[in-house]
Formats: sequence, C-alpha cells, structure tokens
Amino acid sequence: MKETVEIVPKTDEKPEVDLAFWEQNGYYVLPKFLSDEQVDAIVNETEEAWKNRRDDIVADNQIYSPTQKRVRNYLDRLSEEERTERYVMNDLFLVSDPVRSVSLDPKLVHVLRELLGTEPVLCQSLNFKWGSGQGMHQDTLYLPPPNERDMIAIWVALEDIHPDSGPLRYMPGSHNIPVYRFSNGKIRVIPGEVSGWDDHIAQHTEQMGLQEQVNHAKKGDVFIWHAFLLHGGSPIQNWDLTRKSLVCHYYSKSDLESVGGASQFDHGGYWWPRSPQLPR
Ligand SMILES: O=C(O)CCC(=O)C(=O)O
Repeated sequence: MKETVEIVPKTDEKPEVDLAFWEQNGYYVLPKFLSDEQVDAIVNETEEAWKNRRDDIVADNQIYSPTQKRVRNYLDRLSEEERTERYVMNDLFLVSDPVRSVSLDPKLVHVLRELLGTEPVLCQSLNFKWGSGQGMHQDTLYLPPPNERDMIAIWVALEDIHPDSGPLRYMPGSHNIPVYRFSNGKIRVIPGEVSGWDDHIAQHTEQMGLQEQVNHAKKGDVFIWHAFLLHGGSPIQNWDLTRKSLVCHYYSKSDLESVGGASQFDHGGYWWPRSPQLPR
C-alpha cells in the first residue's frame, strides 16, 4: 500500500511582520518555517511525477542544457534522450495538494498578505532539483503582473542547501531601483533590448552601492522577495549536488480579477486554477 504523509494543518496564528525591513530590503526570511513532513511530501510528489510520467505536468529543461535546445513538454511526452537532461517542473500547484498546502499555508499567506498589502493569489510554481544557474533578473521581466508592483514570490528550501550547489542569490534594496521601461513603455522584456535593461541596472546598483548576498538556506526555510528584487542562481561549483527548491509567484487577487481570472480558495489562501503552459 502506498504510504501517505499526513500534513497537519497549522493554527491561524499570525506572525508579526517587520514591514520597515521589507520596504528597505525587498526580501524577508522565515527560518525553519515548514516541517520536514511538509517539505518531504513535495519532494516525494516530484519524484513520483517523474516515475509515473504524468501526462498533466509540464517541465522545461534548464538554461545550461547540454544540447542548447529548449524543451518544454508534458512529462509523458519527453523522449528517453530528453529525459536525460535536467528539468524544472512547472506549475505543480495546479495538481498537487502538498504544494498547495505549503504555498497556501495560512501563516505564510498572512505574511504574504501583509507584505504585498493586499490578498495574494498563487499564479505559478517551479520545482527545481538542481541549481538554476540563472543570471540576476527581476521576475517582472518574464511574469509582469497586470498591476506592476503587485507580485510577490517565495523560495522554499526542500533540503539543506550546499554552498557549491548554486544557492539563490539576491541584491537587498534593488527593488528600489527606478523601474526600467522597454521601448513600448512596458516592463516585460523585449529580447532585442536587454542591453538597455542591463545598463540601467548596472548604473543604479553602483550608484546605490548595492551588494549581492547568498541565501544559505536550510530545509524548511522560506525566502520571500519583492516583484522588483534582483535575484538569480549562484554559479554551480559542484554539478553532482542537488539543490531542491520550490518557487511560487503570487499576483494580487484583485489584479487577477481585473483581467478576468477567477481564483479558488484552498488551505489558507487563493490560487488560480488555470491550464498548464503549452509544450513548445
Ligand atoms: O532558484 C533560483 O536559483 C532562481 C529562481 C528564480 O530566479 C525564479 O524562479 O525567479
């Protein structure tokens, strides 16, 4: 018989939130916020999804893919050769109760609501087994919310993160860099115009004296960041080390509703029951 992990619901305890720290730094850490059982249930879910080649979950190969060919497909449609690459699992929250029970944990949603200043709605999730190797970026480049500032993200350590595995890095205070607009006046990246964004960010980080930091996370820690905080993956020093983590992005509920998106309530918060990303 398949063993099931029982997730004990948390109380509706409301932790104090230091808004002044958030406003100054654009990030927030909740150390040892989640139990090993909650975290292990998510890891188990990802492993089972790969083993069972689920036909309702989409994965992307990682940017340092040896073939340099971008793959996004349902797990059951990846060829044997494609399965040898490293992947990020997209939007597991759409089908996974363990992921929703963590990302919509009442205590966590309380903190997110305080930081965002309005009701959050879970709109995207990413499960990493390996470091991302991603350069410093702002999520608004790829996932611009309808109301530009109304987005918040969490990064959950699903194991103790080894310093050589490519931990999350971030730049405190960078959310206060003036917003960069591409030639159409918007914040979503226009691929041919990235150098303008690079120059703008380099100039302001220097002027503001901002310094990169590394999130040396332990299993169960939650790291929260502002829509405009610069962050990415540290270079991977040891390619054999896993770096299991869960990233979730939240828009505001009112914002989602303003563009016709309906949300559903589960555990302690709202999520957006949408279709998975399409294969490419
Ligand atoms: O986990 C990482 O290394 C980076 C994740 C990230 O940048 C993101 O999901 O926006």
